[in-house]
Formats: sequence, C-alpha cells, structure tokens
Amino acid sequence: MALLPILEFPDPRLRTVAAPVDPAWLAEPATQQLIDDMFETMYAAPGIGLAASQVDVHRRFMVIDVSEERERPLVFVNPTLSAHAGEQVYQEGCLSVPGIFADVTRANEITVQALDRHGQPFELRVDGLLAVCIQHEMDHLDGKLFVDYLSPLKREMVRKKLAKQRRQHDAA
Ligand code: GNR
Ligand code: NI
Repeated sequence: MALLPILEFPDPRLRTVAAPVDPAWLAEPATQQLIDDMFETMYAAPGIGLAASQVDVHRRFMVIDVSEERERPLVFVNPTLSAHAGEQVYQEGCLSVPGIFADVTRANEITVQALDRHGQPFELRVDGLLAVCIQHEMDHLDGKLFVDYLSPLKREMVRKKLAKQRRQHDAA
C-alpha cells in the first residue's frame, strides 16, 4: 500500500482529458494495486472521492466513499451519465484545491453507468452527496475543476491564495 502524491491547481496536468480504460488493464495486478493505493490516499486525506487524474493517471476511473463509517468503497470505471434531474447547491472542496470551498450547482439526481474494478457493468441512480461527488469526479476526468464554475476573478483569488499558502508552507 502507498500514499500517492495529489496534483494541485493550477498544475496543467489536471487539465488532461483522461482516456477510456481498456477492461483488460483491470486484470493486471498493478492496476488493482493502484486502485487500493487510491483508496488509501483518499481515506488518509481525508476525502470522499479521488479521480485518477488527481494522481497523474489519465484514465477514466475514480474511487468514492461517501459513507460516514468509510465502509462503502465504490469504483467507477468509464462512467457515463444517462439521466439527470433537478438541481442542488453544495459547498464543494477538492483535494487538488486544498483549503478552498465554494458553492456549486449540479444535478440533484443522476443515473450513472460504469464498470466496477473487475470490469463488471453496473448502473446506479443516486442523489444528494453521492450524486455531487460522482459529478465532481467525472469533471476531473474531463480536465475540469470545481473552481471553473467560479468567476474568473474568484478563480484568480483562489490561485493567489494557494500560492501564498504554499510560500508560507515552504518557509516554515
Ligand atoms: O473530499 C472531497 N469532498 C468533497 C466535498 C464536496 C464536493 C465534492 C467533494 S470531492 C472531494 C475529494 C476530491 O477532490 N475529489 O476529486
Ligand atoms: Ni476534486
């Protein structure tokens, strides 16, 4: 098991559009190890989701666990949305934009199709926080971050705040 380094905004690698996963790749032990390492990294952060893009692997999959007890690990490989309904506003954060939180409007209810970590297809209809998290992680796979929903001025303030946080961290 290993903790993986998480890319941080404005790292241009976070803008990469991830490529589809070849189901045969899931059969490789190194891929299963990577998925385990992503869960370990997400739980340690702590976070409720982690897209492969955030650990510099530009393939379409992510790990999620929104349960209180951290006992419901979900893996979504090659996820697609087939339906969405309603709107919800949630104050989002992101492990790639540490210490920044902002309201984002997303679909309230979604239906998602994906493969599990063994390549088995499944479909889930979800709402609330899990729906928010799935949409947030799918954005990562398309090179998109939640700060992209903010005004350019606010995004620039976020960039400066993170740069300052890093300077203070590096000086300490
Ligand atoms: O840990 C996370 N919390 C969170 C809170 C509100 C909306 C989305 C998220 S996802 C985030 C982890 C992360 O950055 N995933 O990409
Ligand atoms: Ni994120």
